[in-house]
Amino acid sequence: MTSILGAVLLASLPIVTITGLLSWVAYGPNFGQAIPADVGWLHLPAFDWPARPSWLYRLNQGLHVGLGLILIPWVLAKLWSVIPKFFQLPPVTSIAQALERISLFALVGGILFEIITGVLNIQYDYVFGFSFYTAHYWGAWVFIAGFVVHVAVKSPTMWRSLRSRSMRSVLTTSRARTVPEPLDDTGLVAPDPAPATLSRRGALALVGAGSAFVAVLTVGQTTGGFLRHAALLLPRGRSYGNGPNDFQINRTARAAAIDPHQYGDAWRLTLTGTAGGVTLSRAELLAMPQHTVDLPIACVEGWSTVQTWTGVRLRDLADSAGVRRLTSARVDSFERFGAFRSAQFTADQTLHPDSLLALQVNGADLSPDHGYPARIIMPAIPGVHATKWVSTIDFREA
Ligand SMILES: Nc1nc2c(c(=O)[nH]1)N[C@H]1C(S)=C(S)[C@@H](COP(=O)(O)O)O[C@H]1N2
Ligand SMILES: [Mo]
Repeated sequence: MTSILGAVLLASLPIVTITGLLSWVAYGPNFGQAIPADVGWLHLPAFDWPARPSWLYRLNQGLHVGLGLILIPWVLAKLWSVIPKFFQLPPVTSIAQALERISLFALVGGILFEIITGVLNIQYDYVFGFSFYTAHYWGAWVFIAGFVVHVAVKSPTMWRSLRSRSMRSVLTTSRARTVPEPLDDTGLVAPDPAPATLSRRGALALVGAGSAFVAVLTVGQTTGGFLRHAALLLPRGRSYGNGPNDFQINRTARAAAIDPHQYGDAWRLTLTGTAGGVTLSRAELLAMPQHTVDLPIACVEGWSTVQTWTGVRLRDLADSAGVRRLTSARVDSFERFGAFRSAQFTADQTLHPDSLLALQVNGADLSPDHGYPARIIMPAIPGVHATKWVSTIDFREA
């Protein structure tokens, strides 16, 4: 039983881990905007996050959060199946065994910490007294260390026991015919077991059903439609707009303390480049060539939504600012507080033909909650960088 649960986690947890680390890269460590900013040598090899395909971050984060959530029943079942190991007495008998127990502590402590901080972060608005990102990042490395040691130490046992009987026979044995494991040296078999209350296939079905139930409670935040109402485990973005603006809102204009005076007729977009500055009103932006693209907003918290955006290409704005050999762009919002009021992009991201300063969505003006008068929309980026309520764009040149 432990080996089956272990095999499921061995195949899936690396995906959750790697997508998590990739998400850190997507935030743009080269611009110092990944969190935590300074991780020493504990990071994936540095590379620029690509500007295509457009669904890249949506897939990455959908896997990270979605798979992370549906694996929770498997993790709990795995811990349950090895419970005697946690209460072993005496706790330490040799140096090798002490090392194994330290690695177990990193493994179990690490994964529980990641589950708890991850789940709390998608449920509540930044409940921690510390940075969620920083804690979740370092917790991941504690888990990774424990995981690597555990796999090295335990995989021979896992393969041996998986080969010791056929999965088919496990799945066809009813509760009445379920017999205890023969005593062995793994320390997991009860010496004097009570009669079975559940078959092994029943236990697997229970965990599988728990996992499927979690899936039903989450997928709606990506698929939308009817399942949206069932997405109780991904409640962020529970506010919605009206008509064409009817899609998730994490941070409303009110929550961001946006004052209507800031986006009235007096609003101007300031573009800065090497040659100086340019200011444009919303009417002047609307008079420029408009482009329409279908692009997702994909939040780090796992929810995502594809909408139809219309606005001015960032490359056209760079032209207006007189910038020809763009190296990067920095966008700022007129939002006064908040950790996500600016973002920086590579030349590749900025010059992509689908990268827009969006003025409209689904054929209507952006609502104040969705970033009126203008927001960034770009393929493949994490939602956090789809800056709303834009006030300035600084185009940088070689
Ligand atoms: N100015 C500003 N833009 C912002 C944010 C913000 O807090 N301030 N939140 C970002 C985040 S985290 C996401 S996922 C996307 C979508 O958030 P929304 O649902 O609040 O529009 O907008 C981004 N743009
Ligand atoms: Mo987000």
